[in-house]
Amino acid sequence: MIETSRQLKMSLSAFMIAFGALLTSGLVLGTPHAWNQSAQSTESTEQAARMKWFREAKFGLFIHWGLYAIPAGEWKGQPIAGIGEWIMNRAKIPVKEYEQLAAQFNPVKFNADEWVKLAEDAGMKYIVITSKHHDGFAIYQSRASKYNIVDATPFKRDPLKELAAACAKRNLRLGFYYSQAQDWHESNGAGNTWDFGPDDQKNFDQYLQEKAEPQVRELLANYGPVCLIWFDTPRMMTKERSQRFIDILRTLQPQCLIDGRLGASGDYRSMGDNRIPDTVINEDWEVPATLNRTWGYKKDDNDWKSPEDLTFKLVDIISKGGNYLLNVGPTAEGIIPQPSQDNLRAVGRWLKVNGEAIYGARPTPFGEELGQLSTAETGKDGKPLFKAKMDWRCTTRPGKLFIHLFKWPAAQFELPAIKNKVKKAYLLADPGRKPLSVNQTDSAISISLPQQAPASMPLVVSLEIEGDTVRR
Ligand code: H79
Repeated sequence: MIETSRQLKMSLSAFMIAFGALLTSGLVLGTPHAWNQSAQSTESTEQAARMKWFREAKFGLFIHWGLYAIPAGEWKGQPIAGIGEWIMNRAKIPVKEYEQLAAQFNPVKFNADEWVKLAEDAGMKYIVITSKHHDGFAIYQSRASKYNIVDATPFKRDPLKELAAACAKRNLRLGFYYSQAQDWHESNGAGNTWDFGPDDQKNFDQYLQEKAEPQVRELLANYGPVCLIWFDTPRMMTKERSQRFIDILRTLQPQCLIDGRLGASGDYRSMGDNRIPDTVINEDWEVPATLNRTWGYKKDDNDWKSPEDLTFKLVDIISKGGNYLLNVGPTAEGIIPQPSQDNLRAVGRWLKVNGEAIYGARPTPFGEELGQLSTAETGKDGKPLFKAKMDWRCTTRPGKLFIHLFKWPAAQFELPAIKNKVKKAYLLADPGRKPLSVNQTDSAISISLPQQAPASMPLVVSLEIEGDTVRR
């Protein structure tokens, strides 16, 4: 008996992990398929205008903040495994207990301008904050539900109003994450099976019409220009249901972007959580990613990615054509954890010197530097494993090629051949822009470099070339 229940538990958790992996890999996240049709060459001028800022911005700050920051990964003295904002679900906390957290939520150290300043220091151009996550609690003033920060907490302030003002002041764009389908607080929302039973017996449209749709209207009506709405986990989101959200957005703020997880094609593709694709994707796309393992604050998660790793990921993503949306999980007091701040600011210092190779930059014209499929090893899905290379990456802009060096090539760097003539080469980190000598042949380009890296890595070699696009 004990054996059986243990086996059952084990296979259940294996299932949950597999299901989680499937969700986070973007496979069941309603990944839109219209991207190839809306390839940038054939898109409408309306779509091009809407996407313009996103294609320039490249780097954004994700903020996961809500009641889950109070338990911070621990419930009744027990650490709860998994991502912090899922604690209500993972510990199967009844609504009646979880909603009592609201009475304790008083983040008196919250300072909108400090958060926006951090994003600015990090070189980020947009901010996306959880207006309501799966737990159903709105961190802004909502008339559609009393379960919100102004009506249900001693704090009583509206952080989204304060962030909108701070973003306007510092010239960053502001967008809102909104969990349209899962709402564990509502009897007809998706996901809370422990209080309300199976999802297929709920009146889901009633939840959508009484809470989710009105709340999205509020977000678009009350906070000035919203750069995007970041929908997530489109459970039970049919095309008809998704279309109602599209109509709300296009009516209230036609310039506002829709991410890739609504349940119908959005304006760009959302990759799975923390999933950076192996190769270039010639569409608009974004990777949401964490600095440690959790999104919402968890006091025991200290598994911080290093600034070097973050910089590599940023360059890797831009060289493949995407945007990087990197997350912080502020505490229940309103403080962004110090390691998050330090690591983001380190990336920002690199961007101050090398931003020309990132903002508005286009993907690599090469591709061989990214890696290749293994001829011997297969992954869990039976397909050949992709073996990533990490020595260098390339980004471009009209008339320019940028080579980001992650491994210093003593004295000589060899770049695959291009037809454009290279006019000049220098390091972006060199204020004097001292020319590097270049030897260009039909088969390769060889750039002479100092024996030792003259500054900390990655160093970017800027090549000025003839012509706007790189020809190979
Ligand atoms: O907001 C962040 C996550 O909370 C959200 N997307 C990012 C941006 C997200 N919702 N669902 N998922 C991600 C996939 C869920 C995966 C898991 Fe689980 C949650 C793994 C462990 C907890 C599902 C539930 C699988 C096991 C339990």
